[in-house]
Amino acid sequence: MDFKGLSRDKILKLLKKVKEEDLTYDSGRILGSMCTSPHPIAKEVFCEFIESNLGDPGLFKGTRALENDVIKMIGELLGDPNVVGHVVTGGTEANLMAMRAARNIKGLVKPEIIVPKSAHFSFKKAAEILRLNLKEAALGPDYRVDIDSVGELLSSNTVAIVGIAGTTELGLVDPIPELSRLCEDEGVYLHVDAALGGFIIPFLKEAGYDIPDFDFRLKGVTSVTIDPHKMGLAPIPSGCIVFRGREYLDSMSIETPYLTEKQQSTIVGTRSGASAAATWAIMKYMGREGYIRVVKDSMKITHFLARELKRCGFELVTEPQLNIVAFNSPDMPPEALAHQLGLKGWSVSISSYPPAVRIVLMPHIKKEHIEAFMEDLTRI
Ligand code: 0PR
Repeated sequence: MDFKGLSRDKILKLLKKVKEEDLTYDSGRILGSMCTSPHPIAKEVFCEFIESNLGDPGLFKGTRALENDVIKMIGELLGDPNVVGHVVTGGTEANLMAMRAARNIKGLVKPEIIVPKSAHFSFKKAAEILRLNLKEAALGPDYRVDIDSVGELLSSNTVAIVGIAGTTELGLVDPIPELSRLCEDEGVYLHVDAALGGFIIPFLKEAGYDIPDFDFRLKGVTSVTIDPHKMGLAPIPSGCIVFRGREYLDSMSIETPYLTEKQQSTIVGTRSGASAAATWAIMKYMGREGYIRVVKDSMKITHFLARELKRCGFELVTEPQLNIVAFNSPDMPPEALAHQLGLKGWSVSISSYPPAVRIVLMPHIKKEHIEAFMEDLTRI
């Protein structure tokens, strides 16, 4: 750091240059991200609450009430208004908290978790941090978790089973009702990672799509991860972890004697009140009607892309269930294709299982972007 500070103008000028190196969502070129441009009202409220710290909630009682209200709204969305939980930094922290609660509640010497092979890598982080033995359940031919494989991995050491409502790579929803039944029968904790799907599935269901329940409407579901900073249009960082009962939060509460609140269950200490406030604002602003419009639009573009790809001779890995399309070219491996697309300014990602070019149709992707993309793709 220099001894002398710079002027505001100088700093803003320097940063403007730096920002030119970043891609923007508005350009329509970011095709492989689960994040998107936050809604303007969410940005405004985020700045308004920028100094609020939910790590010491007695100082920010208003913001704390907003966090509680967000959790209640999320609970209503997921079929149980009485859930407890927190607004955290995202899906990784939410999944880590869920695995921590499952481990603490059970208190086994050699705890194990069973996650689908398609699970997000945050479960590997959680397993390492919490010293859990991670077992990967196989996927069926439809790339959803195979219930029989989960059953075979189940043991007296199992502290949690994980199901995914919107897999990271293919956007598929695991058979959560079956997992729920299994977990109810066996008395095992079921965590549903709906980081992506949580802000999509309830609205698609309300719009008439036929998707099975994935949430607290199912008796076996213990906790759910749902991320406002993905399809919820909230600014980063905003993830939510919700539990069916207070005992799960209590199982990881640590005494914080000198703070305004004497117990803390979150992993993070000082934490953003702005995230909770901005999430509250965007959920109130959109209403279910607003989100229904957003997810219907995203699904329309998703199906448009899927149709165009098939028409041009590309192979889809699977019919899209949520807003992700994964495909392959008959002529070129996905890495080479992604590289060629990159040279033309398109930022796509590649799925690992199976290898394919993966496109996430977030709300910043419009029809004209897909038309331009298809033109470049077919030329390549
Ligand atoms: N669970 C699922 C199902 C996810 O897909 C993700 C992230 C997480 C948990 C973890 O969430 P956080 O990243 O909020 O902790 N899925 C994306 C992924 O890893 C996240 C992402 C977003 C990646 C934007 C790239 C990007 O540009 O692919």
